[in-house]
Amino acid sequence: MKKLGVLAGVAGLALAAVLAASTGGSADDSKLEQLKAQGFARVAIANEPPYTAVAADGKVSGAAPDVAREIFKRLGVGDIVASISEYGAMIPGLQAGRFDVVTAGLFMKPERCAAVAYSEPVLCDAEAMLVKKGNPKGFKSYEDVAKDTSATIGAPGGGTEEKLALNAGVPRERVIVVPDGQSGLKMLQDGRIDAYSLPVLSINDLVKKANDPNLEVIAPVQGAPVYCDGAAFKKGDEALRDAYDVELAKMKKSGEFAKIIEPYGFSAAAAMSTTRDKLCAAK
Ligand code: 6CS
Repeated sequence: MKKLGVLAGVAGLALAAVLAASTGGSADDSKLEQLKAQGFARVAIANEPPYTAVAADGKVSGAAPDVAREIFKRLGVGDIVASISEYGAMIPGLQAGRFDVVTAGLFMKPERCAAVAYSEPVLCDAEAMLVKKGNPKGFKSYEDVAKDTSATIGAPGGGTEEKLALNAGVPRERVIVVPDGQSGLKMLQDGRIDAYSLPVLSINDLVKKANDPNLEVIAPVQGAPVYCDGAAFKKGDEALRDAYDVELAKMKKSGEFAKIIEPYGFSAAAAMSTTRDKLCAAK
């Protein structure tokens, strides 16, 4: 009898799993259960301070991972494990199951909102350009770079600044893909690019550490929007995203959200003044 009981039990579990998968709801909920059992969430980052940073000893920090680590802890997921990725590879990596979430300052834009399930806003920032002291080519906007037929601009591959430069009319061959901040800084210092574009706080962080008097920051880039990121989840993991949002909203309300991001230079008020729906609808 016992044996039969065990078999019936196993069959019952299998049936529940099939039913759960077919109804969708429980399969959704199981993503959080899976992460809790795993003990960590795999996050994609870019290593672009102050958004995301990896120290020499491998310690992950930055405003985006710090918010994510705290929220996942509240959801019962012990920690985060970060992988560095180019911005353009983050969404494909998420969709391929290489990451559980992107927490990297991946700005919300309609085309990205169509591809992932964003949380509510976390980090907002304007765009900047790093140029040689005196701004010799007089850049104020991406259009200015387009108009100067000899000018080149560096930007992250698949990143917002690359898109903004191309959309402003800078030809593909004059938009140089730059893997990371240090490379962009060096290329500008060596005169291999005429401008390097990242969000304002990222450029300011680079300049602060470069200790080079021959640099100038153009901020904000005229005509470029202020963007906000959110944690980006795979389509289908909306239940996990919603659970994330519940904790994010509590932290925004209690002031704990501001306590995490504002020492990095970000404004909690900016993130709280807008919504995912507004940012995903923005033209
Ligand atoms: O979301 C993006 O594409 C941009 N976000 C940051 C934080 N840095 C550069 C990148 O292009």
